[in-house]
Amino acid sequence: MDETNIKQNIDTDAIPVMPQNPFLSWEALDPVLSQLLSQPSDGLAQATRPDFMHNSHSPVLWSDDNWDQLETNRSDIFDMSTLVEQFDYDRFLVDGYAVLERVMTPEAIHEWTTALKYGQQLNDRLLLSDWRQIDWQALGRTPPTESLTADEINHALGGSQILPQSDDRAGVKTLRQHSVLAEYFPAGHVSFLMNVLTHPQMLQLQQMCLRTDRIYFDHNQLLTRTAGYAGGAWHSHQIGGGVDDQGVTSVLEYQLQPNLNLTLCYPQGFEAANDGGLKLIRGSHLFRDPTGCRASNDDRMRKGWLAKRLHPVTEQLLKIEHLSLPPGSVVCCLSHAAHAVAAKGLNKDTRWCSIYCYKKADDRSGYVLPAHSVPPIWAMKAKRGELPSVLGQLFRSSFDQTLTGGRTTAYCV
Ligand SMILES: O=C(O)CCC(=O)C(=O)O
Ligand SMILES: [Fe+2]
Repeated sequence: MDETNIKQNIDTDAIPVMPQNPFLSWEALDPVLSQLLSQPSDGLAQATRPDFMHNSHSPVLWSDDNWDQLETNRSDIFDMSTLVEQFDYDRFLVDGYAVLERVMTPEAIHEWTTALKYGQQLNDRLLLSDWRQIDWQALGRTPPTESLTADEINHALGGSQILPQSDDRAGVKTLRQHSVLAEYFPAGHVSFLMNVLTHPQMLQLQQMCLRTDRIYFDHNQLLTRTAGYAGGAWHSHQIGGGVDDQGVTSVLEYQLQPNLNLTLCYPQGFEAANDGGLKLIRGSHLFRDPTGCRASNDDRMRKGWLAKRLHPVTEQLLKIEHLSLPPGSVVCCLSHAAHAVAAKGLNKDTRWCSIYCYKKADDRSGYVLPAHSVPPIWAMKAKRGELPSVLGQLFRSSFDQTLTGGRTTAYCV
């Protein structure tokens, strides 16, 4: 069935909200959505790449030949001996972080930076285009009747995580879920970023951090911080599966959880002060307190959650660390580890970063929590065996109900 037929068959006044992982809730899915998601994947893939985006080389549109070329043309992204030398698993578990400096190859630094700049350009291009040209029905949404304001668009240009999306009035959430906005799942837009997602060296790093061969993908974003960025508040990330807000735990027990490994990649690095750099608190993950461990700035963090708190293993006072990283650096951060982002001065160059988040099963139950952000088109292709097997495996928690034990959304118990 071609795209025109899809549109004709859908009652556009009655399109319900698409669940986070529609293939995990297939039986409960509204017939309108299940009809939409039963079509050949080409139609949905095209709808996520409107013509005005002029990005016909997007990985979401790749043929088998393109995937083969990715394998044939791969070269190293990391200098593995430098990486292995710096990575200490026991310390990673005690700290909650592994800071890996200068681990990217010179070519990867160059290509990664170019890829992040291109991804940002694509994001900006979408922000500046006329969203009425988007095929909203094919994305499973009634066309929005409201638009972002010029101020909202101008504010968001050049950076990440700025667009207002507390609701879907202007369609931002839909464009995020389907990765029409390149800042969400940029690996689906830029070939080098897809190369990284599936790269054997990246997967080896994940196996080292999560201590298992069974690695699953959770989410991928651009994290671009421009001059004048106000800074990011202290926070940590939920896991789900009943292990959040459960109080302090031991390193041994922590390993059993269905942990996520937030892998923050900074091809150009950053300075410690006023440069949009990462801040962290070693040992904070063991408190497993994503609800309580929050503060709008360092001062509030020191006076609040951090006050007199001791590291459960080393018994040292917990403290805030402002990282300063040379180009080619990567930070791995365990699920509940507290982090924040420094502000960026008005005269500073953009800080470039992409996050790749992978995860493991709960060692006790064997279940993997549902993916946080695999766009429906990628879940669809993975479920149907239309992707290389490595991606099919990585994306399993977006479609395999047996693997998730019937759970349908990230962070559920
Ligand atoms: O921008 C960064 O360095 C970190 C961003 C972050 O904390 C997040 O995306 O969860
Ligand atoms: Fe974060």
